[in-house]
Amino acid sequence: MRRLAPTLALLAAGVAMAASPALAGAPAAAAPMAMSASPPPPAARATVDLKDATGASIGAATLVDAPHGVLLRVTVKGLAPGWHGLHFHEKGLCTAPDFKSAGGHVHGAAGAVHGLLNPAATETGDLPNLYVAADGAGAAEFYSALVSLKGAEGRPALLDTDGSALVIHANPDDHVSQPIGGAGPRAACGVITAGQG
Ligand SMILES: [Cu+2]
Repeated sequence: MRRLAPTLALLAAGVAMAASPALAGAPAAAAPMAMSASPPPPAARATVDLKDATGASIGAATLVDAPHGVLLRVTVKGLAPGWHGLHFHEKGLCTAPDFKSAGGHVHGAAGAVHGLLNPAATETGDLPNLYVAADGAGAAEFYSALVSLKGAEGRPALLDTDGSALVIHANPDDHVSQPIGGAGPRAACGVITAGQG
């Protein structure tokens, strides 16, 4: 399919030029027509209902499988203002109040080493921090090229047999120190669930 697409685009451009000399200078306009003949399959998606230690819903997240990573959108309300560590944890189980049931961070190799700024890191569940404003609300999009929803390109799958969870920590992640960048207790947790929600 990848090898055919340029050929189809060229063919479409050739047809356009033959049919109307006025279009000869704009072959690029014909390319989308060729692509629309075989749209890519819909991207895998997942949703997250984020709950705090009392079990109350404090936000949500959506995940979309991108060609070379996962796009994550998070919205929260009622969290403490400031930066919060955010990670993909290795089990799809969020048992309040401490959420230890979610296990450690997703990692692709034995012996998890933490930190987006750590050259020795092996964790693929690491993410940038989430900022929560003075009113307790936060919203952000993140992109991780370290994981997938279903195992694309050999990246660890969030939707594996024991699932995964999105965890928001009480404190910021320094992205270097072990084992979790000093991010402290788990303030919120949500199971990553396949589908549109
Ligand atoms: Cu974590």
